[in-house]
Amino acid sequence: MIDFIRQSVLPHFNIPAVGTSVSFLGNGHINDTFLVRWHTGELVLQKINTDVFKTPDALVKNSQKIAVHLVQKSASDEYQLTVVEPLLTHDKRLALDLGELGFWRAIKYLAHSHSHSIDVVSCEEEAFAAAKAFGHFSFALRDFDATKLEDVIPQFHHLPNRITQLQQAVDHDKLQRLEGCRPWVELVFAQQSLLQELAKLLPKLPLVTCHNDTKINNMLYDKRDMSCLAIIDLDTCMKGHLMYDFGDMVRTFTSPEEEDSKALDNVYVREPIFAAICHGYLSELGSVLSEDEKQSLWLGARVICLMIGVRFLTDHLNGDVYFHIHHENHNLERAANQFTLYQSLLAQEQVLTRYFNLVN
Ligand code: ADP
Ligand code: GN1
Ligand code: MG
Repeated sequence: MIDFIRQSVLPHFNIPAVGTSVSFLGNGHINDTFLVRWHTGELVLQKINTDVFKTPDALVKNSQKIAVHLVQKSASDEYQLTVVEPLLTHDKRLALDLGELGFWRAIKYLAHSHSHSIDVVSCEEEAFAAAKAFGHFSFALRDFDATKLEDVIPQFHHLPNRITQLQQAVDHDKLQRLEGCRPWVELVFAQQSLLQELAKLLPKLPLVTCHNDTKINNMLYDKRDMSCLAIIDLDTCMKGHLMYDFGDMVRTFTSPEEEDSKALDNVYVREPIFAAICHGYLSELGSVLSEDEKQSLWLGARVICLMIGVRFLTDHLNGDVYFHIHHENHNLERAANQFTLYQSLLAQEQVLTRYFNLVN
């Protein structure tokens, strides 16, 4: 792969093949991401997963529109984070489409010696800063027309569809894995009241521009003081509901364990971190969210935790065709982890929902 990149991809971005280092970057589950360094520069190169993103041209156009809007906001001092800007090919395209050999795009490498992404939040300050930054991002996009973005993954956060897909995977059970995960499947099919609550609230919520993947490793921090430098991974920016962005922060910030940890006894929602998310997010967005949007945040947290568990479990039953895995049963382990976190959320409902009132 690395030799192929050197010979066949880098020249299209005007990067020399000789004397250039190419290494894997980050911990994403979908795309292949590389850091490319040569004597006069560096960039991030990504091979977009076209099984997941069926219209990669739309994806790079979406990201560019978001970047252009945020750069304008920066110019008028209304956006304080660094913007992930696309880098063009030598013939001024947003990406290099090599057909079977991949769809390649380059973005500015935002990291410096002092910046990095993390997989587990270690303190309230980190959670507050990241939630505030994601809130700032959404605030800056509040006047961006979300209908200008194409739905690169239609119905991405559609819980009923995700549960239907799980049902289909259960029915086929093509690798005879069902026996090993039946209790989790039963847990999912028992969540009817959540689906009803969702169906009731959804029609009241505005469609706005969402990041749709606000997991903690899509934030770049400054190592020196753990302030936030940039929000990355704009691939799933689409119109949607902000409760899911809030929910994905709760999902990925609150547990002391990584998303695929098997130490389920230590997978739970840390109340102080949850509180910091509420404070940080609403410090930016509190004044613009409608009452229904505020009401929806708690629902978004539960839906996202359950739904990502459903997606991991479905992929396990389907034979690991969607998320990158690193060992057998990896998706099952991720699913068990996410369902455990979901159960912790439900168990702490009374305590956690108080924070919405405290910060309003
Ligand atoms: P995926 O869609 O697979 O999650 P990401 O765009 O999130 O891919 O990239 C994966 C990881 O690579 C990130 O978590 C981050 O650590 C690193 N990364 C990606 N883009 C940049 C960038 N522009 N600057 C610095 N690091 C980056
Ligand atoms: C994937 O690309 P990455 O790793 O940031 C997934 C998200 C899931 C997440 C679970 C396009 O995100 O929806 O929440 O894994 N992205 C896509 O960790 O499906
Ligand atoms: Mg990512």
